[in-house]
Formats: sequence, C-alpha cells, structure tokens
Amino acid sequence: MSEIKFKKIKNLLSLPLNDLILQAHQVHKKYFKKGDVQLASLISIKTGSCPEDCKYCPQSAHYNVDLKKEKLIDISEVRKAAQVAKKNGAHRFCMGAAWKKLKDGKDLDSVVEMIKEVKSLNLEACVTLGNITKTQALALKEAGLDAYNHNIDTSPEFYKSIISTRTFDERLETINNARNAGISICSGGIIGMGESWDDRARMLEVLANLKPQPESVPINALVPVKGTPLQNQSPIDPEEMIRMIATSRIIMKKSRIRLSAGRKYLSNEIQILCFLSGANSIFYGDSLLTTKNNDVQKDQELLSKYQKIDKNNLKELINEYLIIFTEKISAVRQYNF
Ligand code: SAM
Ligand code: DTB
Ligand code: SF4
Repeated sequence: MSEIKFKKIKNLLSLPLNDLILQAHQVHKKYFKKGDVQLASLISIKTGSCPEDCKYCPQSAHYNVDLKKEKLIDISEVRKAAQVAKKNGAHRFCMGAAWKKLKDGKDLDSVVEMIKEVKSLNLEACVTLGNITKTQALALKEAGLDAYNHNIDTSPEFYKSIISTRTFDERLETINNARNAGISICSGGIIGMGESWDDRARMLEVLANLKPQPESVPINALVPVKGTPLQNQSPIDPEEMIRMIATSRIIMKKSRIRLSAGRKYLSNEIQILCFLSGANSIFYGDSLLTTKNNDVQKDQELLSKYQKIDKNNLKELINEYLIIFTEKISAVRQYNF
C-alpha cells in the first residue's frame, strides 16, 4: 500500500464537516457491509503505582490522584467480570495493567491463565500491559491472545511533552513484537491534551502507515482526572471527535475505529454521527480502567437506535443531527447524496 501523506490527512481533517462525514460514511458502507459495532469490555487487572509519568494518566505513581491501588487481581475476579461482559453481549474482553513492562515469571504466567479463561468463554481476548518482548509476545499468542493494545497516544513531536519516561520508538518496538508474533494490533491515541491539529494528523499518519495497519484504532478523548497534570485541560469540542473518527475511517479503511474514552460526555446524536462516520467499536461496560464509562442499558438503547436507522436514506438524519449540534457553526451545507 502506498504511503498516506500528512498533507492528505490534514486536508481531510479540515474538510467541511458534512463533506467529511459523507466521504467517511461511503468508505464505511463499502468496507463494513454488516454495519455492526464491536463491543469491547474493559477491566483493570493491576491498578495504579505505575512508574511511567504519562501526564494524562491517573495510574501514574508520579501524581497524587485519589485512586484505589491494587496488585494483580485474582483470576476468579477476571472470570466473574468476563462472564458479566459475555452476558451483556460483549464481543471482546480487554485486560489492562498499570505496568511499564511485563515481567517474566509470576506476572506473565498469571496473564496467560487470564487469557485462557477469557477465551474459554468464547470472547476475544485483548491485553494492554506496557512493553513486551518478542518472547513474551509469542507466549501471549500461544495462550490464545487475539489483540494487543499499545497506543502511540499522540504525534512523535508532542509525545515528549506528555511522557518523559519512555520514547515513542519504544512504543513502536512493542507494537512490532506483538505484530510479529501474529497478534492483532490495537493502537490509537488521545485527543484533548493540548496538541495541535498537526499533531493529530501526525499521529494518524504514523498509525495509517504501519504495515499492516492496526486492526483496531481507539480514539480516546482525554478524561481529565484530578491530580494529574492535565486535570484542567478544557474538554474537546465533540466535532473534533467526529473529524478524527471520519478521517481515521477514510485512511484506515479496514480497521475497526473505536470511539473510546470520553464517550460518556458525548450526546447520543454525536455518538450516532461518529458511528455514521465510521466508528464501529466502543468500550462497553460500566467502567473503563479507573473511570466511569457509559451505562450499559443506555448503550443498548443507543445501539438499537443506531441499528434501526435506514442507512440508505441518511440525508435528513445527518442534516438533522448536524444541525442539533452545529448551531454555532455558521455554514452547514445540505447534503447531496
Ligand atoms: N500501561 C499500559 C500502557 O500504557 O500501554 C496499559 C494501560 S494504559 C492506561 C492504556 C491507554 O489508556 C493509554 O495508552 C492511554 O492512551 C489511555 N488512557 C489512560 N489514561 C487516559 C485518560 N485519562 N484519558 C484518555 N485515555 C487514557
Ligand atoms: C484505550 O485506548 N483506552 C482504554 C484502553 N485502551 C485500555 C483506556 C482508557 C482509560 C481511561 C482512563 C481510565 O479509566 O483510567
Ligand atoms: Fe502507566 Fe500506562 Fe498510565 Fe502510562 S498510561 S502511567 S504506562 S498505566
């Protein structure tokens, strides 16, 4: 596949919003004919006291956050949470640990058992454990792991202002190790940390030029947590999330684009516009890792509303939703499908 250029990404990001949604929607319809939304439930298997200094993260030991820290949890807790996720209709179960890197021995062995437990419930298994080596990646694959989540978070340039305890290249190395072991890659980032549109475009440029592209791309909006250096960051304008999702869809046609953290602060109309723009995965379940997620019942209603939309006649609907939230944007042009 030819290289996806920064300039093209910048151009897409800055299209008139309705043109961008329309373009993304056409790509989405072509590549994801079923139009389903993947539901990924999350659990924190080891919480807090992380040696890294990621400025957005409530789990870093560098900041003073009101957080219940926990050592690696018992497999019985994982089983219970995965059973609940399965009962609620989740497709994938993701386990996250506040580690800089995975340690061989007890930690690796326990994670292997957890993966096997999740797989025995017929759920896809995903983990996010910090850096992993080639050999560890092979052991996780052998246990049945489907996907490894390792976000690049932002552009290589802005990265240094957000994290000083590891480099952008180390992130890429772990992604490579997981990929070479035959594990699917889940990699994306966060918006709303004070980065510029150029940074956002650069982040998407790096992701889109990974060969092959990541199978899943989580787009998170910063959840500003009290005690972290980014606690006072202003919330993103919802339109920014739509632009990121739609552009991701256009340049990563076959990837699952996940409308991730921060969804709780988006209205149903915005979330549906995100789905129409190509988001086809969400974090599903009452909590993310340490913060709250959307209510499961409300998500089920939202998804059923989205599924009922006549996707062949979207003109009025998109216009209506766009008008609801773009009253402040002066020129909303009408669609011509
Ligand atoms: N420690 C591992 C690592 O960093 O790869 C795995 C867990 S870490 C919490 C997983 C991802 O969660 C981060 O890479 C970041 O993208 C996202 N994240 C963490 N805190 C967040 C926040 N406050 N808002 C949005 N996303 C967040
Ligand atoms: C991802 O991209 N987002 C998830 C997951 N991968 C592991 C984490 C979001 C964390 C939000 C803050 C928290 O709950 O601690
Ligand atoms: Fe640690 Fe991951 Fe949080 Fe960074 S994002 S502080 S590595 S748990």
